[in-house]
Amino acid sequence: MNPDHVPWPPETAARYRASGHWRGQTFGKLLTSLAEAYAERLAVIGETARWTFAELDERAHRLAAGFAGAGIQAGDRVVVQLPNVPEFASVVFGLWRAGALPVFALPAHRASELRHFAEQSEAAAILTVGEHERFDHAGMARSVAAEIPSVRNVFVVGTEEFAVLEAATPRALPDPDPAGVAFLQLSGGSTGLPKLIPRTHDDYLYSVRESARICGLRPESVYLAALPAAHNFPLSSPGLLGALHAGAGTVFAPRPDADTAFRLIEAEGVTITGLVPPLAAAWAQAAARTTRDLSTLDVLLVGGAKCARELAEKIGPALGCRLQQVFGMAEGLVCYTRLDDPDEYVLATQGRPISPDDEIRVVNPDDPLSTSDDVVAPGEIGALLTRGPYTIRGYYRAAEHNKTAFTEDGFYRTGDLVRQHPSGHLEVVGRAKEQINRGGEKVAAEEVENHLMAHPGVLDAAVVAVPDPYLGERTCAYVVAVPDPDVAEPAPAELRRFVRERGVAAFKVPDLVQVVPEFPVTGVGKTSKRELRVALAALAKEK
Ligand code: J2J
Repeated sequence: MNPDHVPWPPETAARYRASGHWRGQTFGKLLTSLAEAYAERLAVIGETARWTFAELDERAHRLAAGFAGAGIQAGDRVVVQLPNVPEFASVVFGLWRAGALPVFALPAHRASELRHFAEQSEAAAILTVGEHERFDHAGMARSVAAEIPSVRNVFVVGTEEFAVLEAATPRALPDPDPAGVAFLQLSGGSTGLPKLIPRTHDDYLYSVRESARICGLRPESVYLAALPAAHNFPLSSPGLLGALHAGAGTVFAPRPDADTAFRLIEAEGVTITGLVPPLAAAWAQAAARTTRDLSTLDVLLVGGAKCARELAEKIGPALGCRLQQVFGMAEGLVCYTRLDDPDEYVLATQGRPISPDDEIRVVNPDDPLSTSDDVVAPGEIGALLTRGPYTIRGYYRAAEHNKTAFTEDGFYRTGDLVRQHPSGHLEVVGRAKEQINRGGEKVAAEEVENHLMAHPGVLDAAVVAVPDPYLGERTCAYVVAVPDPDVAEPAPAELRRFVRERGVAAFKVPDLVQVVPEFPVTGVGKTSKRELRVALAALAKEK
């Protein structure tokens, strides 16, 4: 067993196997069986390519051999940063068949994040595209590779060198251990830098299989990957992998805007897709004046951030489809409203867990270290703890952080405030973690504060959420300048530029910056950052 992975206790793992949740199948073997069952059906559809299951299977075999020939070994980590292109599927299955572990970066990530992922995972390679949305991804990957000693290769989709890998002669490669780590997902994070999330073949395939069933996917379904495909939501809820599992095709949308998506829905007969609330709102508005035929669209999943009731009520009528709310996390637990749930649940809750073996505890929200015994009265608001057959027991190489991110008995502290209804449905009512949810994009307060504090004119910084009518929340950075008359007080625009130029995803650059003479004193003795953020968030809301 990989020492970087905190395994489930053996008796728990045995129980998950006995219940048929974990089936000892790998992603590579899954694709082989899908290619047998659905050979000539379309699996992936992009702007420039359409591949059947048989073609995807062959491409993945060739790429696996190509990666192995290029020195990628079983167990190697490979940072994958790809936009929504069909190669996302062939590359990821190719790496799986080579026994390698994709580390899923998002297209929005920039050098500081890529460096962190490569360093933390000791990646052997970075795989990316050339230019995308007027940004030189290949150049960034090469400069990161030059700094991180473990990175031996940069693979760039679309180049001649990559075409050589794609044309390699398939060969038999050993199938990895299904109980071993298949890939590393990224946490939304609440501390300094995003943590890596180790997911196994066994656990992830269980969530994929059940997600496909709960979302009603059939071979005739067509899934639209509108959000960036590497994110856990479009990857597995039910996403690309759920669609493949059901024998259904996935259309890769290059962008998630309504114009692009509506064109693809009409052209490809899309039946199901998933969106974050601000995009769902934009689509609902755009639907009123579109000339596109959206009649094939049957289900719209909305999640990643709270879908307000007002928006939930608009979606069905505006888009002529059913709303399915989803509350998930890359660490594991995923909740869905069911397609046959009464309207009230669909409109007012974020769904119930996938599995009867997902354990839910709603505990005292006032103590960040509440244990699984500190449960609140039924129906009361509390902090959500969870444990189950597809929720991790620890982040990758993060022993110290794991001590507080998980309870002693292995529950993950989600940092979400919820209320559980008698039916088991959860309503997400807030958050206890130091994170800003910017329309589904997660920003760790401390990560941005650390970037700001690297500025020579900044003494201290605290980043909090401010309400926003479109995104739900935006980031506001409160900054105290160094009290030195010789150092000019930094202007907000200068600080935003400074953070951007340190190489971070654009969604992490503070939306607002307020330079203040000092921070409010928040209690007796030493002010904790946590208390300070609470005080500033309250101040920001009043404005
Ligand atoms: C409120 N908050 C939500 C919701 C996620 C499916 C869907 C989303 C994610 C995801 C995912 C929410 N209402 N409906 O992985 O498979 C917030 C919570 C949660 C955090 C996880 C999936 N849906 N959230 O968003 O790892 O705070 O996963 O803990 O990016 O998003 O973020 P992430």
